[in-house]
Parts: sequence; structure tokens; C-alpha cells
Amino acid sequence: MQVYLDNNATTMCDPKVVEAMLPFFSEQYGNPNSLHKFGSSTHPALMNAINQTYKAINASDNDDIVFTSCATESNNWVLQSVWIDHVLNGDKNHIVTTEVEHPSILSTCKFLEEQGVKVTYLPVNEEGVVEAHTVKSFITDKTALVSVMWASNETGMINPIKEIGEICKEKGVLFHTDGVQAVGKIPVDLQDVHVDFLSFSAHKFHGPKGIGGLYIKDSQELSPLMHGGEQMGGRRSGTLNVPYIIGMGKALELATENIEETMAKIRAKRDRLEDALLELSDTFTVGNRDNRTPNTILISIKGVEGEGMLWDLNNGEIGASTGSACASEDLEANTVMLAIGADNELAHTGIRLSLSRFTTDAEVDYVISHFKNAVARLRGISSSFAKQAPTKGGEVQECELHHHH
Ligand code: C6P
Repeated sequence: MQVYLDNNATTMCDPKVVEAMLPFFSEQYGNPNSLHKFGSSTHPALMNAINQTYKAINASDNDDIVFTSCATESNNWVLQSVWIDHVLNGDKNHIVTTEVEHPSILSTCKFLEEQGVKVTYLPVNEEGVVEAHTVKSFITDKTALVSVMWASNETGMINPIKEIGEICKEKGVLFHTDGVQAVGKIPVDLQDVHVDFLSFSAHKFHGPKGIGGLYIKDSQELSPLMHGGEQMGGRRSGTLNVPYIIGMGKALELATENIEETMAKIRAKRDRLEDALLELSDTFTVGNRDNRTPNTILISIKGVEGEGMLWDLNNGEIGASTGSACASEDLEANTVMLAIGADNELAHTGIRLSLSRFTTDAEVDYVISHFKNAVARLRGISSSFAKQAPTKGGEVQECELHHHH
């Protein structure tokens, strides 16, 4: 059996999404900005996708949603344009974010620091959550933007976005949230919470890779990052990616139409998996599961190095990760586990398991049994390591693990 439990890294594109996209490659391939019927014949499907997108996050007609290539682009756009609009061309010089954001936020912040912007990286509590009062205490009259992710890709923990939004509104500070791990996984209602900008990426909710979006409250100004042919009202130039926009709309509709029901089903499987794995000794999971996206587990198994565990799971055709996919090329400790106060050794034991609506009960059963055997195998190995001085065998084992990456 093959089991994919790395849905926070990316998801399978739903075959229904592929089906919705297909006519727009070789049949209705016109440029929607063209005046002939090849172009205009794409309009109904595009309008439908735009409506599906607005509906999925409950955006209002006054708001703008701009299609981008991915959430990395959306995140870069917000941070760099707030810098241009409010630091270079304004009187602010400060951004508040958190220690546990995705690299598309953290690396952009590092770049902005080199340009002279002051950035505050807020800590998280032991649950991995950013507390609203912490955000409040770091906002000054020089703060241009607060950027806090809605839900963590590593732990699934959900931040108090509604409270943070209220604080930002009260203080007159722009609020951006990286919604990549929230949209399509938990209800996102942008008329209930105050968010100025929200980023999302289709491949995280069974849409295609290479398409995402940025929600802009009240269609407020934001300097464009892509200058050119004035598509999307001049906000993001470049010929519209018609099939992908249609695919993302369909994916959003499928992910959100019965979200409570879908969440309950995923949660039941996740909880069963988590309970079974927690029967292992010296094991813990990060964060209260009631405040987590329903598909995510970050588990630590004392004495079992995450990379070794991944390798064993992979031998059993189970795809998991030690944390975010983009950080898994190196063998560094899980930064989120360090941020919640784990020591370096413990931070090397994290395994992220992320389910989807396609995960079956039979897959969960298989993972439980393989996982328990893997832990027994690896604990057997590491206790024999502990007894002996490093042997040649031990070194070979290490090399193989490294080679695997
Ligand atoms: N996180 C993970 O394994 P892109 O690649 O642009 O579609 O999405 C980037 C991104 C932004 N924000 C968050 C919270 C994310 O989780 C991701 C993607 C993957 O966790 C790959 S690093």
C-alpha cells in the first residue's frame, strides 16, 4: 500500500479539477483580453471561477482577489509593496511578524531588514500559537504591517486571527495573513474577520501547482509587483492563466462546499492515528488538537531521529516529512519545535503527518502498524548505538540516511 501523508507540502490535484481545466488548454485557449470570440468564450468559465473564489473565503464585492503564481508570490508582493508604499514613500519603518512563518515571509523580511526596515519576529507559546496580546504589545506608531500566518504548516496550530485583526484595525495598522494552510482546510470568512491581505495557494487544497491568489480588502492600493500589460486592473500584469484559475475555482468549491462535514471526517481519522501513535512510550504531539487544522499531526518520538524515521516510512511507501518540504533538504532541527522550546535533540525528532480528504481508514490502519514497527526498529538501532562507541556500521547507516536526501 502507498500512503501519502504530506498534504501540507502539496496535495493531489483532484481529478474533477483536472477535468474542469482540460478544455482550456487546446480548445478554449484564447486570451481572455482579446476582443474576438476565442478570447471572449473563456469569460463565462473565468467569471464562474472568480465567483467560486470569492464565495470560498466569503470576500465581498468591494474586495479584490488577484491571481498570482503561488502564495510565495503573494507573500512577497504584500511585504515588498507595503515597504514601497509605507516606508520608502511614507513615514513608517516597522513590520511585525512571527518566528514561525514560512520562508516566503521570513526571507522577504530579512531582505527588507537589509533595506533598513525594522522587523519584530514574535515568539509563540508552548502550543506554537502567536498570542494576540503579544502582537498588540509590539505595535508602535511606526508599524506599517502585521503579518501572522492563519495556521501553521508545521504544527497545524491556528492563530487567533480574529483577535489580531481587531487589534490591527483599532491601531490603524495593515494586517496580512498567510492563509495557505487555512484556506480549504478550515472555514475562512473574510466578512467575519478583519484581514487586509490574505495569501493562498491552490496546490494545498487539491488544485494545480503554479496558481494562487492575494485577497485585498476594500480593493485598497498596493503597488504592483509585476508591471506590464495591465491585466487584473494593472495590479498583476501577465496573461491570465485561464485553465489554472478555473482549476483553482473548482478546487475551492470542492474544498469548501461541505467543509464542516469534510473536516469532521478528516479529524476522526487524524485523531485515531494520533491516539494510536501516542500509545508509544515517550511520545508527544505538539499543540492542542482542538485548535489545530484537522489534518495535521507533529509528533515527536524520543530517541528516534526524524530523518531516520522518514527513511523507514519511505521504505514502507509512506510519504511524511520532518517539517516543511522546503526545509527538508538540510538536516537542521525543526525551527518550529525550537520556537516552542524544544531542545536541539528533541527538535530533531519531529515527524509531520498531514492527511487529506482522500486519506482512507485502511491507510490509517497501515500507517499505524508500520509506524509502530519502525519506532521499534529505530529505537533498537539507537540503543545499540548508545551502548557501543560509533562503529563503522553506524557510520555507514548515517551515510545512507544522508545520501537518501
Ligand atoms: N509550504 C510545506 O511543506 P507556495 O510554495 O508558494 O505554493 O506556498 C508557500 C507556502 C507559504 N506559506 C505557507 C504557510 C506554506 O505552508 C507554504 C508551503 C510547504 O510546508 C512547502 S515549503
